[in-house]
Amino acid sequence: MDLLKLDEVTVDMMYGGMRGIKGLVWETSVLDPDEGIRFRGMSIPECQQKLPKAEGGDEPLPEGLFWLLVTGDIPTEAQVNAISKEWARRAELPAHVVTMLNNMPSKLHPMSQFSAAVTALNSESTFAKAYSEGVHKSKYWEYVYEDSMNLIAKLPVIAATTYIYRNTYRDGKGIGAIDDNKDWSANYCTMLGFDDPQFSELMRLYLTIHSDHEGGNVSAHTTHLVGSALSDPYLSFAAGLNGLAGPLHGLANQEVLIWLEKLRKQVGDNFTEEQLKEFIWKTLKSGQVVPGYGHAVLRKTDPRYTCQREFALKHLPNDPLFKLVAAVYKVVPPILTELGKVKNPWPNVDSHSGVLLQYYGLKEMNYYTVMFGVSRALGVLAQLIWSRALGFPIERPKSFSTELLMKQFGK
Ligand code: CMX
Repeated sequence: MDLLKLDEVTVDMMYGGMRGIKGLVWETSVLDPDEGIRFRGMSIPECQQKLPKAEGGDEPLPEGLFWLLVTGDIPTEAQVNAISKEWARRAELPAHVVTMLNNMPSKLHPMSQFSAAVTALNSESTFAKAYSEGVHKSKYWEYVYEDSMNLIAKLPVIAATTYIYRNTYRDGKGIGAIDDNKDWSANYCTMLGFDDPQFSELMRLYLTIHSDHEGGNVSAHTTHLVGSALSDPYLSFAAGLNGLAGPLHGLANQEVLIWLEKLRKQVGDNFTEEQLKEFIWKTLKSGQVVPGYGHAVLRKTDPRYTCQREFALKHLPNDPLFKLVAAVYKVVPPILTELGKVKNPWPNVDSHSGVLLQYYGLKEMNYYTVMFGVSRALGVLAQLIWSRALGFPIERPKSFSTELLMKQFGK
């Protein structure tokens, strides 16, 4: 067979975080540097237009996005409703995970609680059981599908109900129950203790847009890599969550809010552009990044930022924190450009999500990355099903030592 050559690898790329190396197959989404993400070829505005919505709602149901990611087809309303019901039916947690969550110290970061609980759920893995019983490899994907459906169904329960959110922030009080007649996002909101229908709409948008961002980002790549060792979907996704918990990746949405609060404390609500610039330069001069700006692949404003901005313009145009976010959007890109080294001075998804959650009363910013994680499951598990269906082998790229590179290329 002819070798179909796609890329050349330079030493620079090896030391530069493998940026730009084309080395992964990812079926569910592709990221264009200028245009942003497309899920199975569909942009975010197209998903907002074409995927089924909740009754009376404007935003797509994440159930429909999952269907699209797994099958490549746009589902009907009936198909999406069937997924909502299926996830409600599968939502119950095993007793040992409940006990474990109830015994977690409330000081433990919510992301650590989340990933530990997902790891412990692997007691329920149908894939691990089938593998130990010698199932044929052509059948792997069927069990990965089964585990993925169960895991996605249980994630909001782990993240919300009695457990992480309410244990950490509400003394474990106010347990909401799963309602078979509600969609996945609405159930999640109820379990968090929110009953504003507009907040459910926000969550439908939030859980759709954070789901997938092609294969090379830390959470997606980690899930994929660990899955390639035939670790079950629970273990694979928990590994991905640990990557999402890093401040340069998913934790940035928490970092943005902390940064914005400091900024607001310093400049108040009647700020000038000069005051914003001064604060941004102070951040940069103290050796920190401006959280929520920049991206390894994107070279324009993230469409996930844009659609959240549009949501804010529609529902909370006069909110002071939104006004601050909008003002920062004008001031940060020219400053990052002036630095001369930042490849993308534009905002990413994490720059906008916190302000919306704050507006609806979900104030606990340490929790924000958990919501990102609930959504990310849709993308990385849809891909995991395909990775096993396509029989992808264990991942094992070649590494070099600096000594070996020096020998090969000299100084
Ligand atoms: N503020 C200040 N400096 C920044 C910057 C920012 N927002 N973004 C990039 N830079 C700096 C880098 O730190 C790097 O500096 P050094 O050469 O001194 O190390 C230089 O610019 C070049 O980096 P880059 O090639 O433009 O960006 P990378 O691909 O290396 O990194 C990212 C991408 C996202 C980690 C980086 O832009 C960043 O740290 N942003 C802030 C954190 C953030 O918002 N992360 C969330 C990303 C989205 C997500 O995964 O959820």
